[in-house]
Amino acid sequence: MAKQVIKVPDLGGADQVDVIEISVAVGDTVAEEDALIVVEGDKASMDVPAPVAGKILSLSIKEGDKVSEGDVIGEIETDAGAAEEEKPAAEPEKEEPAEKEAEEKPAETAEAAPAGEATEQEIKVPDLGGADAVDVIEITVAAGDEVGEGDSLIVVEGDKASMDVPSPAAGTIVSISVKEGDKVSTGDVIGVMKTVAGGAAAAPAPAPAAAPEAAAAPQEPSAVSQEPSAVSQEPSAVSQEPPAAPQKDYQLERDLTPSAEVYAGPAVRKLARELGVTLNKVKPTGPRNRVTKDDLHAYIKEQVKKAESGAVGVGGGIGIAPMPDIDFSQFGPVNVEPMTKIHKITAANMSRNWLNVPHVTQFDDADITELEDFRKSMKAEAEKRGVKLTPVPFLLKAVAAALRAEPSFNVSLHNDGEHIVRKDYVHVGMAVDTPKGLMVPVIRDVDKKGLYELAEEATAMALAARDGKLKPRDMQGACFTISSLGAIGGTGFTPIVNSPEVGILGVSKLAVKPVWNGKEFVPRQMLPLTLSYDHRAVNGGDAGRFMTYLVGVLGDVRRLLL
Ligand code: CAO
Repeated sequence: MAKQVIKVPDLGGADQVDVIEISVAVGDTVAEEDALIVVEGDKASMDVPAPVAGKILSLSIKEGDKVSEGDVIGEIETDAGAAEEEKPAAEPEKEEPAEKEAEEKPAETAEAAPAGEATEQEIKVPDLGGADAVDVIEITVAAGDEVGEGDSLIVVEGDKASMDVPSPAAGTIVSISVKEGDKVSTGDVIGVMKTVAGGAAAAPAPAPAAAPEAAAAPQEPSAVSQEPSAVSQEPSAVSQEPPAAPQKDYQLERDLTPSAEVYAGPAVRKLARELGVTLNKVKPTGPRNRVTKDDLHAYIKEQVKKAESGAVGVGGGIGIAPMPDIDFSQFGPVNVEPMTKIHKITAANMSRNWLNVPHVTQFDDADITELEDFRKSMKAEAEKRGVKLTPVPFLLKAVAAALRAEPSFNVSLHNDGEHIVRKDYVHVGMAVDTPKGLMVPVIRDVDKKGLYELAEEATAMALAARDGKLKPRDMQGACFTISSLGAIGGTGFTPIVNSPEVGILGVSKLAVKPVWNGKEFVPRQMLPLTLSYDHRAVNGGDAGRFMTYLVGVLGDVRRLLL
């Protein structure tokens, strides 16, 4: 048994590269060449492999650290003799450090030209450290693009690493002669660019990936070996999957995939880090499910659009796996129509409220036999006044009285999470079913209005909602909402709280039910009520009192006078 210090190998001259992943933990047993950490420079990412097989004794770096050649990564216990101690991780077998080679070489392609004069030059694949016939996995520029020196032109990938092939100079791309899927080797022409002589064009072609590639050489002299082997060594894990079939839960699968195992070139990884994007959330469209720069841009565009519209879509919030894309036409004929604006807003609000509000729903029946007798006795008089006296104005009045009697429901949670806003007004929202979607106009100062006035206002608001004539203010400021499906049917439903309100009453269809009066069952007209509330603001006891009060008032409307 011997203890060996593991050090960062030759990084081809690159200095202070980022540690983007620690692939092992203390106590892990590793085989020779297993990835220990993944580092990333400007142009390439690479595994730092175990120099020998053994057990990891300690790790002295963490993700986010910057390391250079010779820095200590940790210690490993091996069977080898003590002679191996201090041996740097994976002694490079390379013949010549790539960067050095590149430095010594003049620009492979720049022709001498008078300063200031535009010249065309071939762009060639730089030294790949001996690797041959590596795959072109992404073309990042097109003819006509202006590029700066060092900008990525194409991304190539070998067994263990992917790397950007950088532009040897600033200029304009005239043509690109390779395509995705081609294989290239050092010196192959990948295109032509126009540069202005006397400037950067005369600079030597950068060494391949300018950084960790030489280090990748340790096990495999190939410079193209700088990539997170988590991906390359086990391509089947993620990358070999064919593009998502219509019903595949693509996002769930990717969410389970660590970002380090997602296929992406160093430039894309760097951009993702700068923008704070988790790579496994981005839908890849590149070859072998590779995330391209365009994918990243498309993802960000989509997120910005979602954020600006306030829409939450059909999933994906707070870490919840979104619904898979389903092609319904595979099951039968379909017609895809755009949603109305109201429908979209309702969908967004419902998702927001459902996900944010811890709901509890309480059930009860109100005996409105007397209320109904009274209402029917007043119907003719109401009609003379031009109003329709349905149960709704009674419900409005009873809810207003309950909000006054049990003010625990007439509150909103302050956004700071530290305060409760208690309201000294009673405005009640009324859900209205319209052809364009659900609308909730608000009737103000319900506690101060009479039944006829409320009936008149409820009818006018429902009409305005159905005619699309409500103004934004007509739908703001409610303390509580009533959602009545009584005229439609059903024995009960659990409405969703319309936050920042903390309660909503669901009203179902009146039914005659046998009720025990102490001596016998008698037929009574029972109105099913459901009360959903935000349990952050309201406790079960408050809700019980509110509901009991409400049922009592509806059971004997004379109590409204008290
Ligand atoms: N049980 C039995 N009958 C009821 C009832 C109940 N709970 N509530 C109302 N009715 C009766 C009314 O008395 C009326 O009968 P008459 O014409 O014989 O008097 C009939 O049903 C139709 O009432 P209405 O719909 O004209 O008026 P309303 O006051 O009951 O309702 C409104 C007004 C705007 C609430 C209603 O039209 C509506 O849009 N409801 C749907 C609300 C909704 O979509 N909620 C779900 C939101 S969550 O998706």
